[in-house]
Amino acid sequence: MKFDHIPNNVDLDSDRKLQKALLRWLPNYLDWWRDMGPSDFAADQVYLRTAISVESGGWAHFDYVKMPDYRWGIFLTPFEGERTIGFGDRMGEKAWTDVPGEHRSELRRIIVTQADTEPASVEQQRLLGHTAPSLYDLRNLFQVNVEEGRHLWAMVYLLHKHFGRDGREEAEDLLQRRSGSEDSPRILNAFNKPTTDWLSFFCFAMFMDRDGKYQLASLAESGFDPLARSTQFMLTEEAHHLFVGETGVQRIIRRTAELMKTAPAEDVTAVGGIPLDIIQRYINDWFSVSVDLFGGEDSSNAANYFATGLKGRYKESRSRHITDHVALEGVYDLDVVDGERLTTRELPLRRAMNSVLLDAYVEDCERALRRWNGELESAGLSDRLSLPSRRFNRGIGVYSGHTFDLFGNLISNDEFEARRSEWLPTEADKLYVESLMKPCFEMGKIAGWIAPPNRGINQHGFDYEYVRFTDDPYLRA
Ligand code: BYC
Ligand code: FE
Ligand code: FE
Repeated sequence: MKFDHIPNNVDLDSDRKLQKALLRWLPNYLDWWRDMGPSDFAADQVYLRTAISVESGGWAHFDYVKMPDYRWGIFLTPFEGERTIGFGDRMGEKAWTDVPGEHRSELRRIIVTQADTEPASVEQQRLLGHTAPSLYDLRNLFQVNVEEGRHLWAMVYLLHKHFGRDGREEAEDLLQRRSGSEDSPRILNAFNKPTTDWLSFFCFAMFMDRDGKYQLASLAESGFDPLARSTQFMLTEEAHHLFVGETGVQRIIRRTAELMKTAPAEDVTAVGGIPLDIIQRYINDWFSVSVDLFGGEDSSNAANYFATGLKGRYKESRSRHITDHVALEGVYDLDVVDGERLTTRELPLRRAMNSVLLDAYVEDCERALRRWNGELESAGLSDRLSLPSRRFNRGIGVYSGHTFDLFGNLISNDEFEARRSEWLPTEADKLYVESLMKPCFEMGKIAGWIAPPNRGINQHGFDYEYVRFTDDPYLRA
């Protein structure tokens, strides 16, 4: 294999040791992609964007490619001048270009946790191609999949380059764990959740990839310079994943609103649409599992990552609103359960860093909800969708082990169970949504439960041939 086939700006050509490590890993990666990547479609030409350089425009090169031939590249965003650590106890010191020995195990853990989500998401989405509502959506799914594959590469590069033998072992283990597996599941809970229909997929890209955005942005502040620069580059790709999720749900809402006007008694299930109450339950479910991905609201890990300069806040160095980068003085008011009621407790700010990041995330989700509700409003409907309280349905952090309603009021476990089917997707909801999942692969056509997008990809229309299927039956099989 020639190294000019791996687009990179990390001078791969001159690093023999790294080449050797990557060459050992590559065939295992390709085996994993074959077994756990998009099922079928390997022989088809997909209109994909490939990152070929970090220059402006270099990350947006479009062409037809077969997915197994995608050029998974390794890029670090170049920074001007010398970087310093931007926060925590060592603020102002030179940023690390190599792993600092005293923080090695924490850094490895952060990188492995980030890395593990990337192949996990590809595994979760592996069957969705078979039921894509249009060629446009099929292409977007595959774009997300190959880029999550590249994100794994980005993290494996760091493990191989900076962590020696245990880095190589971690890189192998990333290809061994499996989403949803009993014996060796993916690390974070939500990455083991089945994502088998397109409403789930769009919610996934909306809510879980958005956690990715906030985690990557806080790692882009890291004092470990190679991590900061890799995650900064990953964010350029993340924007498209969020777009796919947010507009995907929005297009379903638009279609539902249209159908509500013609359906008898506004019952869109009579005409193959997805009712708003089902959409609301999916939002409740995916939002709450995504909130868990921020970790505990009160976290000594988070305090430690901040103190040591490994993980900052969202826009730590880029926001005018953050002026105190040491954060030893501030406090954070956290609502906690005290017996039968909620009370507010003051947390030292550093211990609340997961909560601070979550605040930014929730605000961003609220913005998307306003857009979605705009669809209902312009259709003249009075119904509205909403985000549940961040306390609702939690499995991690200070609210786990307690039960709350959608507004965040503490309720009994019995009451929660009695109302579960009102708040979270039921078996019947899932079966109904699954029943709508039929592929629509005709150019310019779309399934009946979703509206077409306002525009296509890279200046093309919706009716563009985003995927060219091979007609060779031997290759198809
Ligand atoms: N599931 O101190 P705590 C993405 C564990 S998504 C299972 O409260 P901490 C993407 C935790 O490990 C972004 N376990 O939290 C999206 C700890 O275990 P120990 C991924 C969990 O450590 C879509 C204990 O509970 N990137 O890129 O501050 C498609 C107490 O933890 C969970 C990252 O996550 C959970 N949800 O925060 C593709 C960035 N939460 O120590 C890709 C790197 C916590 O008791 N990761 N635990 O054994 C981190 O910064 C942190 O690990 C977390 C957790 C924010 C995840
Ligand atoms: Fe990713
Ligand atoms: Fe993503």
